[in-house]
Amino acid sequence: MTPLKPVNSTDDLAINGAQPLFADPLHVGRPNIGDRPQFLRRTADLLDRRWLSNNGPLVQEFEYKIAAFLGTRHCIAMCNGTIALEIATRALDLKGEVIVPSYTFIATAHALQWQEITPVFADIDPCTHNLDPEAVRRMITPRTTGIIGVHLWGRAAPVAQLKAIANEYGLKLMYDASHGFACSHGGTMLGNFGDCEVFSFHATKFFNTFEGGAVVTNDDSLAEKVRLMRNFGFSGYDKVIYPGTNGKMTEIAAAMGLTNLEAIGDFMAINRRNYEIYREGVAGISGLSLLQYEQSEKNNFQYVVIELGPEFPVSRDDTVQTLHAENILARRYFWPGCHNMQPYQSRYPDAHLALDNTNLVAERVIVLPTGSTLGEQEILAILSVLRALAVGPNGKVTSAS
Ligand code: T4K
Repeated sequence: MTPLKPVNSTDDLAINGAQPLFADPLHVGRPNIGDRPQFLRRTADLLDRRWLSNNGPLVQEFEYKIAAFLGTRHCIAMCNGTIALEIATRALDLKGEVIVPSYTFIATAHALQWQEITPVFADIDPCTHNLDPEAVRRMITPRTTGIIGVHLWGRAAPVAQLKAIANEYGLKLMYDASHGFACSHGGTMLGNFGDCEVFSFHATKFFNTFEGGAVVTNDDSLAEKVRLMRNFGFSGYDKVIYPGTNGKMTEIAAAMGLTNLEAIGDFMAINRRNYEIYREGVAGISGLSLLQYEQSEKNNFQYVVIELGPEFPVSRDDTVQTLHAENILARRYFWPGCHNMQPYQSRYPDAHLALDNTNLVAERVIVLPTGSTLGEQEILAILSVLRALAVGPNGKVTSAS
């Protein structure tokens, strides 16, 4: 690899006319891809079989292996996480109002709105970025039927407190575990909490099936309902016993999933190595903090999330712009919060009044690239840009190369 330019001060930055650090963009969410010959072998097999979808052998194997990996009784594979969320909320018979965080990807809210269920946004804990149980309590009305917690960044939502609230008010409880594949809480894999949990296996996720998702649950009758709904409600060749949709995962997606599942230890080790380099680097930069993971739990370390404190001399958006100029495509996930997107902003213009922490966190977070396409040299270079911004125009910072 060609040596990267040293960034010794802000004079060396692309926003000030220097060459960008990287010739090609570094993305947040570059897909992790397992053993290519294995994937191609599975692809050749499925083509030979001419069985491409509709609960084929690879999907069945995939479901069996995912359930075994998570320790859940059931895994129902889906075409994507959004449809999986929609089917899960239907199977749980959610209606009226459902409490969700606003600080999440828009699909968590849209999956409800799409079914004319009102997402009611509750505030988050500014330290964990997950739902604040007391804020959830404040949003409960006679129309509330459920809660969807999100395990943001792969760190568990407050599952014990949310369970207590759901029990107290007779609410359904499910989780959007899109970020949480291969993560645990209290030694139990995410996927085992609430009435059911939903994963996204989108290309940008830690574990991907190109596009894909799953509903996982330990409830046999719920699993049966979800399976029917995934396949138009068919219970036999000519027999439909339920309203359903098409949420099926394809065989090629399952082939990718099975291949990536075999490489999951490698993906995790790479992400962890990257995270540790970031951790050491960020520790020396005043005004920045890095989201911490509980070391006693399993983590996928997929999200390198930094927060800019008020003492950082450059605004969050100018920092992102500076990184982009270097071809480091950092993201402002999940700015500006679902409540500031449509149709929610128009329908619930006062929602922000109850979302102080959401607004605060959404304004100071940056997600940095990681994954199997990044090495130490690239990460040190990214850190050198952040350090240059922290030090200011005349300061000297450590060279990246
Ligand atoms: N709930 C939560 C909490 C979620 O985070 C998501 C998905 C869902 C539910 C819904 O699950 P799905 O229905 O998607 O299965 C991306 C993803 O499209 C979305 O799946 C994901 N969350 C979200 C956090 O990120 P964008 O708009 O940021 O995607 P985009 O196109 O900007 O891609 C991100 C970066 O990844 C880009 O810099 C390019 C790079 N990339 C992307 C793809 C698709 C690649 O390098 N290769 C690729 O194949 O939404």
